[in-house]
Amino acid sequence: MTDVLTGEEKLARLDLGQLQQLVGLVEYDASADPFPVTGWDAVVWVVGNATQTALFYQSVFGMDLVAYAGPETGQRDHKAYVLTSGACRFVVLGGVAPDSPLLDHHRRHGDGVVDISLEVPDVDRCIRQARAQGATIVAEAHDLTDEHGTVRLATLQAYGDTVHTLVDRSRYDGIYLPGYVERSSTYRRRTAAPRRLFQALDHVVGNVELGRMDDWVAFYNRVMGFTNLAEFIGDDIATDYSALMSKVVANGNHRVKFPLNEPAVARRKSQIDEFLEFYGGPGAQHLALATNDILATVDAMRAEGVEFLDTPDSYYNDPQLRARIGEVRVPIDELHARGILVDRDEDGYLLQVFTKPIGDRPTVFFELIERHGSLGFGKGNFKALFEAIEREQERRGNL
Ligand code: TYF
Ligand code: FE
Repeated sequence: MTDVLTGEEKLARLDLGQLQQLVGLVEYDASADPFPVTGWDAVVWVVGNATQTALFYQSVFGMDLVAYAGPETGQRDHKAYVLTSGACRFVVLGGVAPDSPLLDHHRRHGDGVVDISLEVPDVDRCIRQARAQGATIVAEAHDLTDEHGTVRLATLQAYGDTVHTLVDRSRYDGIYLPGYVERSSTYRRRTAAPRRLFQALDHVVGNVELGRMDDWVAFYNRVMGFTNLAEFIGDDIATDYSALMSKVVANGNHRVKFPLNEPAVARRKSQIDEFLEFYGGPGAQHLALATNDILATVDAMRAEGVEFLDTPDSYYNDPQLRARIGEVRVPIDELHARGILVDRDEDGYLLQVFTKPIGDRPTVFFELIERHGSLGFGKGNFKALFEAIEREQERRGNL
């Protein structure tokens, strides 16, 4: 595995060993892949106020502001702020011109993810494969050039109004894309909080309509050559408590993992139905951020006002759970104090915790994940987690 680091990962000076530990990678032969993907390029958001959201991600999530485009740089339609934390890159867009299409997008969806863009070594090869498989191509392969070189891009339609822009930045050494200027953080931290709260993006979950999960799994299989991972939530779990079905697809090296959820017909209104109603259709439900110190990350984010789902005391006192998880790197009391969940499988264990929805609508939220060998998604926690989500749904009057 030589060329599996994306440009952003190299910039973040993460080595392959660190990345392997953070997100779990596998060996694979890219030469036979009709749609090779190196990793994540960026998560692009549309929000109601990009200027303030950029400040939120700096102050509360400890991200670095690195680039900007807007009216001052000749971009009259919108403002765009580029933020990074380790290898994870967010681009936050907000409409400026009253007739900006981004304002219509925001009217429909509220704050959310518009583009999960992926770094690929060969945009044209991917587009040939996508076309042959009947995918909707939103933007054909094209170059953007400035004094730092050339970026080649193309865009595919995914679930709802979400797209995947494919980016080859191997011939580019600018900060992000042509049209952006370098910009450094405006936020000055007053406390000695840890500087980098997360190092990489682990997975991005999509919520799709009832009966459409398998279609989207097939889309990622056929068009993008992604394979199915073992972990899924089937009928059995769904009807008992989760009210959702879920399957996971991943690219060849498992750097990019997409769980896909659909609502299940259960006793009560599914959390996925709540999302679909308030987002106005399918969209990205949660982003899992990989950290090598989830305790410090939770403490720092809580101190800045982030609200996490709470986990009942009974979870930590459950003898079955205690027996199954065995030894982890900290005493269980430390996890208990922070509501952090733990799950173990044959490969190792993981620690995870979930925020409440971060915007006004009960839609997108974050997960923090610290992996210790486990390549899963916390299957053993689904019951406790979904009960916590349903408690919040009930408080919102949407259950
Ligand atoms: O990504 C996952 O599969 C886990 C579990 O609404 C999960 O984080 C699945 C669905 C959901 C919240 C968490
Ligand atoms: Fe997750």
